[in-house]
Amino acid sequence: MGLLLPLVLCTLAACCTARSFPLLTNRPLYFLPRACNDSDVLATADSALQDINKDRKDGYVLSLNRVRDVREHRQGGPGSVFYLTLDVLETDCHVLSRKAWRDCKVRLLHESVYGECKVIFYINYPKRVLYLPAYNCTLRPVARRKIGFMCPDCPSPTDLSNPRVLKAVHESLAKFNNESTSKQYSFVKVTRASSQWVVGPANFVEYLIKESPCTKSQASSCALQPLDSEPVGLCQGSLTESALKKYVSVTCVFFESQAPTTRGETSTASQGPENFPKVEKAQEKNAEPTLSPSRAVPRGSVQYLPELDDEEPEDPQANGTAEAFPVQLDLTTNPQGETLNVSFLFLDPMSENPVVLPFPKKEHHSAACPGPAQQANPLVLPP
Ligand SMILES: *[C@@H]1O[C@H](CO)[C@@H](O)[C@H](O)[C@H]1NC(C)=O
Ligand SMILES: *[C@@H]1O[C@H](CO)[C@@H](O)[C@H](O)[C@H]1NC(C)=O
Ligand SMILES: *[C@@H]1O[C@H](CO)[C@@H](O)[C@H](O)[C@H]1NC(C)=O
Ligand SMILES: *[C@@H]1O[C@H](CO)[C@@H](O)[C@H](O)[C@H]1NC(C)=O
Ligand SMILES: CC(=O)N[C@H]1CO[C@H](CO)[C@@H](O)[C@@H]1O
Repeated sequence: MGLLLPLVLCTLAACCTARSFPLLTNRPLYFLPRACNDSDVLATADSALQDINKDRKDGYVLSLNRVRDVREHRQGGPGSVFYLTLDVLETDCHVLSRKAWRDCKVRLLHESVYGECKVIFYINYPKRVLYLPAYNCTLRPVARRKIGFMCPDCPSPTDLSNPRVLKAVHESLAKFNNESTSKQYSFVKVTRASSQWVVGPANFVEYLIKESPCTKSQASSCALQPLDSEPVGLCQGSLTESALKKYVSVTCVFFESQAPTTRGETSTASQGPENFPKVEKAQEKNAEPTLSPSRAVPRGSVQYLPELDDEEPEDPQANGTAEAFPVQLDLTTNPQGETLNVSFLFLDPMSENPVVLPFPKKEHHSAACPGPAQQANPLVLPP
């Protein structure tokens, strides 16, 4: 670094108005391979995944199964840009619950949804900045056929537009509203559905609800238009029909922000986990209050693909290039990198604007990767 610094300053002086400036050596030198089970790598992955979940409006909270790959790009100053590839699993918490992934349960094997996320994450400990500029994830449900061998009677996913699904929603929500003392709820959308043969067809549904302007006494005669309000909870309902009888069950959980009596969530977006390196006392005093990276909107999305067709290819070499979980993530295609203006994250003018590089290629992953998996079943690990 001692040698590099004067050169960097020269380059800056030469083109200080340019938005990006070329780096001085080839890219591979800048990537520091890290062990996927290092405690600070795990802490980084944890923070990044929390921010991803916070950014999402749809779907279920993702939990970390394992760190598949990690590369660190030390910046000139105290900051680092991490390039993480994470193997993730869907949990049973809806993202609108704003629950931390560690407080959510991973789904049972037969209803697993799993996949891969690529994440670019910037960390500057002295300035207490954790920032997620970009992420992208691709998820798939577990392969039905393989589950079928182990558990032929397990419920299988149902098309959300199946009329039986809506019937299960309406019957279970009617039961919930009937049992509610005053407030009534209306249906927002189905988030999951499965079916199974029990004594007859059984349909299991999960759906979002919002408050209805109607009161219980108005019940079915109420013609008020539903409020244009946010979903307040997630319900799990079921409808089982036999020749003689139908069975309806329902349980709903309300999201924390809607239920002020339960323990409130901390509003700081990026409290580091316990195992973060401690910020030195002196710096802590001078440091500005922790800045919430969620103020800056990250760029990212979660893509859902159908289950993997588990037909073995005749010739395993033939389709070697086709990725089972394609995830694209590049803030730049310039091999020399590009400067990311994150000055809004810093209250003082001496901000460090990190350089981002094209996302490192899969082939040269670190020797100490992937890390150990929480769920090591190959059915829920991307190949
Ligand atoms: C990481 O894994 C290696 C072996 O795979 C092990 O020797 C090492 O102790 C692990 N490190 C941590 C921090 O768990
Ligand atoms: C509503 O609840 C009452 C008693 O709790 C019950 O008798 C009635 O059948 C219920 N109605 C519906 C539509 O479930
Ligand atoms: C994320 O993936 C989408 C396609 O799914 C792609 O259009 C987009 O450019 C990707 N984002 C980044 C930052 O690479
Ligand atoms: C970075 O963005 C800030 C506004 O957020 C702007 O004032 C500043 O000029 C930008 N810096 C560069 C080098 O583009
Ligand atoms: C991406 C890719 O190479 N897909 C090929 C996989 O193999 C089938 C059949 O051999 C081809 O049709 C695809 O184009």
